[in-house]
Amino acid sequence: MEIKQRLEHIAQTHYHQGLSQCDRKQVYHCLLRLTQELCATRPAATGTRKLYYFSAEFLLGKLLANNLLALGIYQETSRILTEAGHTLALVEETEPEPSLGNGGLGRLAACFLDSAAALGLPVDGVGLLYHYGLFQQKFQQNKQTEYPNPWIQDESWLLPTGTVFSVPFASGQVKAILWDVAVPGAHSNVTNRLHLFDVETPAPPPSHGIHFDKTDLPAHLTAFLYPDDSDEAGRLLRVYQQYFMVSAGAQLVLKELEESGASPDHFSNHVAIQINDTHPSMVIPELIRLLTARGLSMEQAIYQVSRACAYTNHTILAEALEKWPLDFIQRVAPVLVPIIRELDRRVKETHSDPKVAILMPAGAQNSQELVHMAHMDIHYSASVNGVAALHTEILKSSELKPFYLIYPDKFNNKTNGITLRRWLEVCNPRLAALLDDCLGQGWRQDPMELQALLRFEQDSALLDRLLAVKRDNKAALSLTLTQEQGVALDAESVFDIQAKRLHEYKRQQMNALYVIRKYLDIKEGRLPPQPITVIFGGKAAPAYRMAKHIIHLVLSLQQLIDRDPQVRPWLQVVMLENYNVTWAERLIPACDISEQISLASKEASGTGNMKFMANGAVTLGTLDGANVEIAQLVGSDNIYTFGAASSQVIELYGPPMHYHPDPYYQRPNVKPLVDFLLSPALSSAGDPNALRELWNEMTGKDWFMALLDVEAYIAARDRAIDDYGHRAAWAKKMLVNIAHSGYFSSDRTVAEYNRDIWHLT
Ligand code: 26V
Repeated sequence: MEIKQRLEHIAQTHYHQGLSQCDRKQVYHCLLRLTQELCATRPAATGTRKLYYFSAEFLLGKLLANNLLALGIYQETSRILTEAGHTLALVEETEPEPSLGNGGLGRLAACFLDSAAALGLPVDGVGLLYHYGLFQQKFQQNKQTEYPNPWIQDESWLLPTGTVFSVPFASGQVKAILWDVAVPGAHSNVTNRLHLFDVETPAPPPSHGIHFDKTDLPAHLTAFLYPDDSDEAGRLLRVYQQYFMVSAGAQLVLKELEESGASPDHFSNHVAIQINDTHPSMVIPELIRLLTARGLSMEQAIYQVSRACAYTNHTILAEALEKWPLDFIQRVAPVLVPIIRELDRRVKETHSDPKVAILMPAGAQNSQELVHMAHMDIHYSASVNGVAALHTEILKSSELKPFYLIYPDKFNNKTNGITLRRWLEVCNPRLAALLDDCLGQGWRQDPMELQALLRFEQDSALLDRLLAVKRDNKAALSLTLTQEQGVALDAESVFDIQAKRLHEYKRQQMNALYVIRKYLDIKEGRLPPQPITVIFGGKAAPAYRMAKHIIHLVLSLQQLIDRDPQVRPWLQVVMLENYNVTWAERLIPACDISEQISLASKEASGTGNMKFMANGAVTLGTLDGANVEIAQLVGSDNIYTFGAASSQVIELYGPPMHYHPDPYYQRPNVKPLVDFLLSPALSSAGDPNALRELWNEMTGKDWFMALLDVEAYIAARDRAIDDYGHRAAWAKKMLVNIAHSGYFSSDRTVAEYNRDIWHLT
């Protein structure tokens, strides 16, 4: 049946009326059903091995548009809806966004699933079904407050499977209910799956924000992603979640293996497992446990699991490298303790260096025996990878150097990527159409073809069209922001955007210091070459005090400037509420200057940087993570880099620590900016105590060295804003960035994982 007939049929069956009589929500549900039906008719990808991508996060974003595109019916559906008096974009607005991720790590997992399906590779995701997601961010009195995000509706992308496993916690068996989300591949005819586990009777949403009794398990096990871990109950809950995910996931892997007729003896010939950061690390001892229960010796089980597993490291931040007290694992999953001890014993038998041990004895540093999750992954995996060239080099030469000396062949780099289907084709139809006009449609399947755009570098008509697309996208963002948050933007101003998790290492506070610089300049009569709009988006972890203070600083600046008729025509600050994938899809196409200003060495890769680039923004960044590779590709005329090099930063950290902010704070161009936090003007909008605490941190510690780089940052940003005024030259920079973005397609990244690590087909 044709798409149109099928949609009319679904509308008649469920709503007893034609598509044109349905309201938007009903149209959405018709499309949801049709998409599910079409996905179900496609086979799963097959190969010699199957890869299971284990991840605590899958930051999927809305699925309708992406799935229609993958099924090849986006244009047709859009036309059918128009004929029925509807608009696909408005119908899409009724779709709730799944809340199963936090930031880059989770979005990367979602891009990888999309790419693996597009490449026809047998790759399924394994994760948890969080009912209230990360959290919903609201601003009250210029501060972040958190609420549950109950995103799951009766009719959704979640497919019941009828599959149930039993997870052996210390406290008793808990059932894990399996739900699937279909992942249709573009340019392939397959549908892969994301497997999400849930408890049998999930708790209703808490009545007071995101606070609930963390000891009341199992009902709360799948309530939130990253429940507050500032107390012991919160940390234990995370271990419960992790073991629930990996135990159910490992049982699913073995069930599918056995159903395929293969023997567990040859586990690694058929199965590959990617461990996305350390949250799923317990899958290693759990699989060893399950294989020995099926008759393999400990020796064989360790061999099979180590050949199947591969570990990706996503950060060098010490506080994010998980080390759980062995006692926690004893209290949650005692069945794993003897296996972890055995794994550690074998390591210690061959390696005397205590730095590579899995179990760290209680001692001066820690009061309890700790399990170093990453160490277990590295010893018992076939591959260890970083996520950008610089990051992998830092892992090899400093963070994980003792391991690199033992296992040089395990280490490899896989520079991250993004799916350009979501991050260009779907989110920026104006640019996609322009690219089709210039290049034909081949770039949609092979993004390296975007390089052909370089032939148009001198084509002033094309450059004008590029500028017009950007301007239209800026106007569209302004309209949406007005409708949804009551904030209008000046589409003629330069849009300078920093959208990412709030963290001191990402240095949103340094961006705020630039805003203060401009505010003071304008007050003193020094006007910028054109009006500037500075947009922030990002959530702070609920227990992360300084990150919340930085949000407060930005919101206070926003209010101060909004109320100042002298400044406001030249400078606008917007801290967007509840930044998520949907907002990212609106912000990124509208961006002129992409802020990627982490302290060099700290941002493993970044993936927002790639999305902004592909949409014609010019990067203002440090030589950190994948910014380094962006700079190499586009050349120094088409990116603004500044700041200390990663090697200098690593030197400064010592030990001993060589950095103190004071000499930088004392500089005449820096002190007034930082001291503005204590000014009566800002205090009139903000909470003086919070601002004082942030000032203390910035002047007394500044762990991520914002004051070291701030002067170079201001100079580079001023230069970028000056250059923005030279429209033709700026349009060329945009063009060069788009032309080189094909390298950052996650299709390329996933193909490299398959070639070097997974060997699926
Ligand atoms: C997690 C946590 C949790 C506890 C508090 C502090 C903290 C700090 C950082 C993290 C990040 C964990 C891993 C992560 O999300 N890494 C991101 O992975 C992206 C995909 O590879 C990469 O592009 C980002 O640079 C990297 O930060």
